[in-house]
Amino acid sequence: MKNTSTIEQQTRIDFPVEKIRRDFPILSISVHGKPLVYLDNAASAQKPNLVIDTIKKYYLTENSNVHRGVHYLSELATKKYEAARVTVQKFLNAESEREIIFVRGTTEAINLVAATFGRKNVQAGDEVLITGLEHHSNIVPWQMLCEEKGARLRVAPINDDGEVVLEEFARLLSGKTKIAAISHISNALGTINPVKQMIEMAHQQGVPVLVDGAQAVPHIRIDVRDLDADFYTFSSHKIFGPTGLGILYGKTNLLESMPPYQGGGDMIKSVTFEKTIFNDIPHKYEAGTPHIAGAIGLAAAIDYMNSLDWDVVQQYEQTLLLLAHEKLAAIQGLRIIGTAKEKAGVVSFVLDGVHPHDIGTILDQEGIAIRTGHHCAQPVMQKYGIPATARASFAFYNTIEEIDTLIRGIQKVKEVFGHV
Ligand code: C6P
Repeated sequence: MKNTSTIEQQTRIDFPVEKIRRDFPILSISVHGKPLVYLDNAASAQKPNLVIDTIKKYYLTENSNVHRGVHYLSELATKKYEAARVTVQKFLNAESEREIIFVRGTTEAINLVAATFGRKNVQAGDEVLITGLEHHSNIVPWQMLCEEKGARLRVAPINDDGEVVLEEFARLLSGKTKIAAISHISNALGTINPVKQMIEMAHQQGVPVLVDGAQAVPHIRIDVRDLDADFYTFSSHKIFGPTGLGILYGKTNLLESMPPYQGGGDMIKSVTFEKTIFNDIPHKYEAGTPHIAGAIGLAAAIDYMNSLDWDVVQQYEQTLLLLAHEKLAAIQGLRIIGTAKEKAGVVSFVLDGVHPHDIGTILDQEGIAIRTGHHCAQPVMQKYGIPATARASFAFYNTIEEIDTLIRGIQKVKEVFGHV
């Protein structure tokens, strides 16, 4: 492993972070009279001008409903909305744009699969397999399904570093398992799961896999065909796009065989009081007027991401993470929660004798935004016997100086609590 000063020097030379920061107007605001240090990217990332301007232009000159009108604006909005689908398809390297469903977010995508694939395929006595790292969004929909069907939710445990115990994951896969639902990257700990390997293990048992990619898509390039994921989900707002929009990727044969999620406009071919013929995928899963501006904004966010060199971005982000780890670990009384070998984006920590909420509140006064709490991953907290952590989460627009500001902020927390 490189030493910190070498890493710092390389990072300063190689990555045009100041130029990138100028693309994100919010990064230059002040909070409580201090320059904003935004380290809550895992909760929601900031938006570049390209996304803001694209959405503004849509509402100024392109707005109408889609798939419904023969007039100029409706055709324009439809063209842009469907072009956004193709942008997402290429971004994920999906085989067809028909495999891309616009939903409200990762949460809705998982609920959709649980309510359609799950209701159809999971019966009494069957099992659904998740891991001990999951966000509530990848626990509760499966728990609800299992309760409804008399099925059993199985959980592959994590070790003390916050890594899924793969032998246990393999052991829990069986003929009873109807689906495995696993996070790509943990939001609470930053662990990167070896999802390709886990998918392979599941497929050997004939088990389809849903991957919750909410925390992965902002940090690594995803190739759903290389992963051979059956379903892959993510949220636009975490990849520098608008809120209220997310993606469900599903393999064509699965999406075609599942029942619809919601009934209404756009998801039908024809309706009589006796019978409704459902539309083809992807429209079968998009009932009602969709979030058109959201889809177009997401495509702009993807265009922005595509304009960056991702090998360099990933290297830079890993450097930030490593530096944050090293500098935080050197603080007396601070314990990092989540020490997996493969991590991205997130450092969770606790400080002796100080509740994480107090850390967050004092840091806020310094203009530093982090998240504190259970991060909607209470079982992860239970595993470590703690109620909450403080979590700093990074994006490619964060800087080494911001990590130093965080470290000074934590020293201040210690002073306030008389620990220095
Ligand atoms: N995690 C965090 O601060 P939605 O809310 O649908 O966009 O995403 C839900 C979700 C699902 N899976 C993972 C791994 C996630 O991290 C999240 C959202 C945020 O960690 C808000 S709780």
